[in-house]
Amino acid sequence: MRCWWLLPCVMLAVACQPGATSRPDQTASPVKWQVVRDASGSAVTDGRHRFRLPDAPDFLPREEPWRLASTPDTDGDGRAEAVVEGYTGGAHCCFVYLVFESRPGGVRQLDGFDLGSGRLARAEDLDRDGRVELLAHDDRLAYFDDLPFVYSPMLPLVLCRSGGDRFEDCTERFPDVLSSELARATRSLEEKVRRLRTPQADREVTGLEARSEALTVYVLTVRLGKPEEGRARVQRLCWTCLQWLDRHSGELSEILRRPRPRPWRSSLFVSRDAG
Ligand SMILES: [Ca+2]
Ligand SMILES: [Ca+2]
Repeated sequence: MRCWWLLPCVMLAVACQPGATSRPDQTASPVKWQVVRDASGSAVTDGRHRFRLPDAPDFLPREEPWRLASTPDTDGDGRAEAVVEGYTGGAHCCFVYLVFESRPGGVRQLDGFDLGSGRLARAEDLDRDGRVELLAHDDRLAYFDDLPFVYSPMLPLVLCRSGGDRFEDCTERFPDVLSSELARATRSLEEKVRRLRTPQADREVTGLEARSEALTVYVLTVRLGKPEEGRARVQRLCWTCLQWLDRHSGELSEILRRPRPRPWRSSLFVSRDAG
């Protein structure tokens, strides 16, 4: 179980999105977000207006498809937005998010994105600029090479609201988030390698765990802009892990170029105020 999101994050003075902060609206009434369900389906409401949520065909029958995940103020205007989580069913695929804001004339959808197995963990204003960031897990390394899902790394992913109201990967603006997870993965890799040297070690399981942590260490250093330091660290701790990484360097480079988060079903995002 990864625990980077439990570690305290050092607050940075750097703004997440320069020049986009709105002034908090001190006169606005609080927004009372809810996800409600009736005979016609699910909707998100701000207490005055409703926005009908899509009934995607791959939602499991009788599953509650949508829930209110978080109500962060992502643009610093003093009014909370709604982050609604959808679960599309299945084991390792399945978490999608729609983000809404409350306007005087109704509820407006800002964005929709797919995190796959990398669920949203929490919302926090990491740099105290008044705009809350979304902290999630990046699942792009799931099933890398021969790693079963349970041993696949889940990387830190920070999402910031852009000027265009979309949510973008801004993780690299928060190097302390990456560094905290790097420190954890390094300690864990050291521990796995120590365990492999003991006669009672389950060599297959511990070997997979070691590969997973080595992969995490290397990729985090890539995101921190110091991949050579990552290679040296893995080489020092687990030479065979580095050989494994080098055998799959092409595949890894391709995976790391994939953008996060993935957009989700933009064709369904027709603004529809249910009144
Ligand atoms: Ca807001
Ligand atoms: Ca912030």
